[in-house]
Amino acid sequence: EGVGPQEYTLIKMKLQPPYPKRLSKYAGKNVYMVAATLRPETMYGQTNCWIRPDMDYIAFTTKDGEVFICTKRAAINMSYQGFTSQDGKIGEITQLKGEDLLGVALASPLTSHQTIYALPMMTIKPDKGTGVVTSVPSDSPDDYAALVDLKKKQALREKYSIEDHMVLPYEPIPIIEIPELGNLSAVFAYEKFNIQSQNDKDKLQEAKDLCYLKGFYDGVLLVGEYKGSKVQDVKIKCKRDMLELKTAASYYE
Ligand code: A2H
Repeated sequence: EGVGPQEYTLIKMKLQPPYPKRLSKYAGKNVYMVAATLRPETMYGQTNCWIRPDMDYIAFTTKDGEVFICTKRAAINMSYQGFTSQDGKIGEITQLKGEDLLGVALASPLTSHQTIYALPMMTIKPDKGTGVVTSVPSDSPDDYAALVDLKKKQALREKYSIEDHMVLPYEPIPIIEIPELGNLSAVFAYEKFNIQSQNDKDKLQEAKDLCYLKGFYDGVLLVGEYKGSKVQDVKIKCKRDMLELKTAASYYE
């Protein structure tokens, strides 16, 4: 893509016990699904985490004794960025399938929900970010489309043993006001382009193009410490605050 490395904010989504079977050996440790985002200022609007059921993930231990879940590719990148005790080494790992992680309860920074769940998204790319995506359906058309798919399709929920209470109570949260697009820009764009599912690639691209530029230049936060400020003025502060609390980290690729 671009010339230099892309800088992401790594959001630490903390697993709530009991851990799934494949992770029982980590009982008593802090375990996180780590999501790479370009939009730290939207974390107030998280409603769930996305995991791709058929993709491979790993768990590995950081130099601080925390356990991170992401793709092996991302873990190797992290090992060259000071996350592990030995440069370029990720040490002992646990192999996981996305399916092993679905329905897991998480606590994530800034969102008003005390608990959110790991849910299936089929369009996650294996070669970008961590393979874990945090979901902000108010401001991301991809996230809104995948959430609507799960809400509409009982068969899809059943296929992955997702219980209704993990999905149905969660609605997009108004967190950013954008002139002409309103306070749920992703919902506005989803309807404007008549999107039918998370697989509507071309329409979703149009929806994203509409939301992102306007969101960055004209968006105003409606919630949190920087309520009333423009997104472009506080994006970095939102990230810095989470870094200080160690609920997030910087990740490059
Ligand atoms: B963003 P870029 Cl509110 N596969 O975070 C598919 N999508 C992925 C991914 C993967 N492996 N890894 C990260 N992403 C998503 C928030 C957000 C994001 C909002 C609005 C737009 C947006 C909440 N989801 O992204 O190709 C993540 O979703 C717009 C592109 O590296 C991440 O930021 O530019 C973004 O895509 C990184 O995409």
